Amino acid sequence: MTATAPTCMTDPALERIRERVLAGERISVEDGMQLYETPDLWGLCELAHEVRMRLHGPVAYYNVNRHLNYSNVCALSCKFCEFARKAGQPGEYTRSLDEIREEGRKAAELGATEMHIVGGLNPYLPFSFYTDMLRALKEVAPRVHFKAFTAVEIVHLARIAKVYKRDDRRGSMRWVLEKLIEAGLGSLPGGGAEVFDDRVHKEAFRGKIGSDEWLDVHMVAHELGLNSNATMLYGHVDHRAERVRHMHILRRMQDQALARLGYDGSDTPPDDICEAPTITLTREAVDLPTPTLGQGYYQTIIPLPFVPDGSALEHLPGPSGLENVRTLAVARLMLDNFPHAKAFWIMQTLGLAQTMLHSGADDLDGTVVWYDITKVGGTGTHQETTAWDLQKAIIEAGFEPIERDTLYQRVERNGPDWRVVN
Ligand code: V47
Repeated sequence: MTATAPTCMTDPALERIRERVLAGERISVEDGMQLYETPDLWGLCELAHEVRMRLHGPVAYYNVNRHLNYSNVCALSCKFCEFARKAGQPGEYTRSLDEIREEGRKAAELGATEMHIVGGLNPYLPFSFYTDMLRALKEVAPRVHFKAFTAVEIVHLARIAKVYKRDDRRGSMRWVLEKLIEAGLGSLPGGGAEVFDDRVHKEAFRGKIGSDEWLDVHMVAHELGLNSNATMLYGHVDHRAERVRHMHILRRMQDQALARLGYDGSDTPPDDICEAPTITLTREAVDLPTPTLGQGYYQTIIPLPFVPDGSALEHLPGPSGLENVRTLAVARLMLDNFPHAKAFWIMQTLGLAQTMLHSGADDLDGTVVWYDITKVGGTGTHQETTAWDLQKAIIEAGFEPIERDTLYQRVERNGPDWRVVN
């Protein structure tokens, strides 16, 4: 273990956790709560920063991407959601395949490496719409990676394809994912996880799939070799303890995914995956999973601060800037087996996301272009930033900006032309 820098932490409990974290030990749920409650916020940020530096050094990532929300028609009525509309309601839309193709063409023309595609649970679209959408996009943008459909959409697709079986949920998910992979799906985004807790589920997103199904979709995706991300939508009716439990559940699931890939320090995955050992990427001599295609694990944790504007929970204030910084730092420290922590600038704002590069984050997401799920400050859906703005934010924070593709491979760019370099 390398010598650690002296510290001036003012909270003895934090100091004790720091010693264990820097020795490569895993912290407990109780530790997670102490991190959340510590009065020494800057000590917490410093610790998360040390871990982030150990994992990634002085670089920070961004990508050139484009988000596509194909339809806002949704059968659900989640209280935190401002995006969803019922069919016939003013503002509802469903993009045609021609419009979608046009989005793909623009993405390819402008040199995007990724399209991030999600939508509402539209009961009027057949399963073929989704495979046709991916095929159409693949045709016009063959080099672009399609990170598409939350776990919630995957279960909805199993239902509309009439393959959903309660007693063989995973089989239904597998069927859907295999068809989507065949059509061009590259990975799963982390949306729809919200907070893995029955009380919060009942109060804020009753009717949506529960945590067990969300986790099953990602597990099956990992088994099929797809990488995925995980979000946590916090700061509405949830409590800090529920967030720490959410992180704990994700950490256990990632242990299993990494053990399946042999990242337990030995070469062979254990026979019984439930016996997966803990895998702490920040422990010395444990490398990150090499970012190659199709391995099947969680890449990135993305804490999403609740944006109240326009939702049924608009009367709530949403989390403060400091709570956002604290949550990002706790997530970085609890999720010691997640390679990356993202500060999604659209929801955090670019200024705060930049600050978070010093409290655990190593990634800002990308150029986005069009984002319809939340509209910070009630602005329109055009929420583009340029690669230069992201680079500038990263450089100003004292890091080297690295353009990455969806799987965190380095990208070298000359205008819209790009290639992966390793
Ligand atoms: O699934 C909905 C959340 C998610 C609100 O995987 C809200 O790289 C805040 O998942 N306030 C979509 N959040 C965004 C998402 C995402 C974003 C960036 C990167 C990645 C990735 C994934 O946003 C939804 C839902 O969980 N959400 N409404 C709201 N009012």
